[in-house]
Amino acid sequence: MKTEKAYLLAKEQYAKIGVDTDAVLERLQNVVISMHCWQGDDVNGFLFKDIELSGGIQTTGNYPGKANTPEELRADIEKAMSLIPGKQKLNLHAIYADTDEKVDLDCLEPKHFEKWVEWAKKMGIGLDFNPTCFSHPMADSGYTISSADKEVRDFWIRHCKASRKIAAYFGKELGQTCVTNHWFPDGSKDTPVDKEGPRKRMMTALDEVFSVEYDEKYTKDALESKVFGIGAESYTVGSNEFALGYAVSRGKMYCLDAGHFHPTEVISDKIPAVLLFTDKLLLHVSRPVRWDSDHVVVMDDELLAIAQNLVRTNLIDRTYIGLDFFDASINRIAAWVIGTRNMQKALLRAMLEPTANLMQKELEGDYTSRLALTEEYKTYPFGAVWDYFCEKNGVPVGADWLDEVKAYESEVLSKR
Ligand code: RNT
Ligand code: ZN
Repeated sequence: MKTEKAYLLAKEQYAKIGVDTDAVLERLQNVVISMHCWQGDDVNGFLFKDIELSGGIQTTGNYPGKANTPEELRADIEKAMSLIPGKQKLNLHAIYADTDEKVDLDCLEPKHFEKWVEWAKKMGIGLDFNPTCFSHPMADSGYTISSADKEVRDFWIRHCKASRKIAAYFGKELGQTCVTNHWFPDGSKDTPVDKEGPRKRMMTALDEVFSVEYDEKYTKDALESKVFGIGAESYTVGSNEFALGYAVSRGKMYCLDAGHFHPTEVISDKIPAVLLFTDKLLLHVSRPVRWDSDHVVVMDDELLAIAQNLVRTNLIDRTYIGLDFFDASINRIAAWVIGTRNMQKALLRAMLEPTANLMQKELEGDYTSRLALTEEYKTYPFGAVWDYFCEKNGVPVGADWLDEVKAYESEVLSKR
């Protein structure tokens, strides 16, 4: 293998600080990253035609070649996955139903997703799921499951229930737990007089949604918080305190999205705090640039900190790692590849740290060594280990994957 020589040198260097790179690669091989389908078509889905994205989120850019049909989206995802090492799952939204039937969100059934299940079986991957509580006339008031209008509320309760049923079907068919993430855009542009009412209604509605029990082998639910959305700047019903409180009191998972906090607030430090009070955690790894902009994940300090908090004390075993970004200004397949590979690279870097030694220094109060060593390790040759991992997995090494994306762009995407 052409990456072996550099790998063996790196292996020796890591061995000197007590890190077994072979064992690290085995550990990395088993980490599953849930890739979000919605990067492939700017969160459009296939259920409704010409519907505008709502719910306070936005994709910007109109790079040519986005997927217009389930077949195109699956082909694009296959292309992306062929360029990414390790294990992946696919994260679907309800609006991605693959059916010719005219069916509304509250009447969706497992049969509308049969083709996805068939495909997932062929790919040997699991599926995750999300009810889609936006981009729909029933969400036009800005409130969905917390609406004061019972008809609106009931519609979304039915949709979430239908979604959980579909998720359980995924879990059963594919033999991997399907994580169902519930996110509601509910909120208001200006300051409401009553900030309690909508939260009470959301709480009661969620209790109704979760009153149907499913085997956790098949599906597990999470609730995602948010701080604000476009057009809902003053109030968000499903705030951090609401979602965390709900998750802890109901034995559900909390979903931390990297873009759903104030600009200087990070989720990495929340991981070890939240997991003291919930059994499992869901992450939406994203990159906020000044706001919840959902930029493609890059190898920045926060991504590394997320990885370190997952790896150092083994919280990764209790965390589902999902990605959530949508950039419509660059090649969408490249976006998936860049973001997913970066998540894996960050985990690799974290795994290549002699954590036990550093913790010992910390316990001894030797903060000088802690700082000196963590800084020195930053320039250790993790790139050689990464390249070897890619080659072992049969995916392109370095930037070679880009040639394949460019070729696919001229052969397939440019003809759409
Ligand atoms: C929105 C949330 C949510 C969505 C997806 C499409 O701010 O992050 O997770 O991005 O459900
Ligand atoms: Zn999210």
